[in-house]
Amino acid sequence: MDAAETSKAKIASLIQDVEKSCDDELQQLLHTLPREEGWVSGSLYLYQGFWCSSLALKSVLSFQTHFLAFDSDVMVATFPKCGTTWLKALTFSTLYRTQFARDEIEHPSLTSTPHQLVRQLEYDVYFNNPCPDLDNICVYRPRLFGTHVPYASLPTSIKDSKCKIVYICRNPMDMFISLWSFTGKLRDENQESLSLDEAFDKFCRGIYLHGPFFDHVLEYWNASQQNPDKVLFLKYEDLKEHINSQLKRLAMFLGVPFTEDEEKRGVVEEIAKVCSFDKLRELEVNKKGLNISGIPHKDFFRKGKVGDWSNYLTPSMVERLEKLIHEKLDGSGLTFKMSL
Ligand code: PAP
Repeated sequence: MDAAETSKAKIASLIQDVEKSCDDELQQLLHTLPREEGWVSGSLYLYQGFWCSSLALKSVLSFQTHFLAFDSDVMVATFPKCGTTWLKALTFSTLYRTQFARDEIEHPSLTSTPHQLVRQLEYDVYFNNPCPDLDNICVYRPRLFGTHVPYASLPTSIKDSKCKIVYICRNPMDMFISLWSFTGKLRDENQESLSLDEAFDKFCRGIYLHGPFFDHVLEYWNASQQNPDKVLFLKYEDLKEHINSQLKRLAMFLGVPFTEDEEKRGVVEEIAKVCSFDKLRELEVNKKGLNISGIPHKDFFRKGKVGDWSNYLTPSMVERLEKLIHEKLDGSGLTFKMSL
């Protein structure tokens, strides 16, 4: 078996194991939830208004029940395929920049993937353990974690504490193509590939992991408008266009603004460079191996472009999605750039 086959087999068997071995409480809950066929294998369940696999639901429940936020914590919250990997690398490098010399050969961002540096609460930290030792899981201070859970479903201690949330989203056309390409690689050999038409229809109906996209994005958008000191709302396209000014915004929000001296020494540009798509994709650690869910690290780096959707979506798909974007976002003040 090659690496891709191993990862697909691992994902399929993990899903089967969870579906068979769920405890009674989870089984009962699954029976009460609306269910749809997932994009990879297994089913998706509508839990608290978002679609979740049984695999994810088990750890989402543990995360919701047991996670206790500190005021100093930082959460990297994202909708999948909107720039999670990039924002994890940027936040880690900005927040802890004084703890490591950039040219250190053993600098953590050279030896660990962004997802290992900033561990995902629901897919990683709570994956096999309902009560993990968080202090050991995140050894840096302040603690930094990642999540795809919608704002409304976050543990109350995250919302009620002073813990900060950095959120990134992306135009839904590129997000959809990124998700479709990604899940295409994870489907089992025995499954037919998920056609663009079929995936697009599910996408427009909000049926995909953590969907609907618009609800997720709007919840964090509204939270950022109501409480800008708590939630920083970033857009993938803005980072692509103006990385230095966006990095300064990030640092300011995190309470670690770049000093004049750092700016003179080019620290902002240096962080932008080491976290860039080309640099990260070329690191050995990001080229090899699988993550805890059996997904190859390299699959988190595809094209990293704005506007790639135009190579895939038909005019009628674009029309349907544009209508949906208007329906969902008009009046919210939130807009997206579809190309640069
Ligand atoms: P996740 O939510 O499942 O962790 P996420 O990192 O958000 O995934 O999505 C991967 C996308 O970010 C890919 O986009 P694409 O499919 O359109 O190419 C990936 O290429 C892109 N990406 C990863 N790292 C970077 C980076 N450093 N800069 C810009 N884009 C990046």
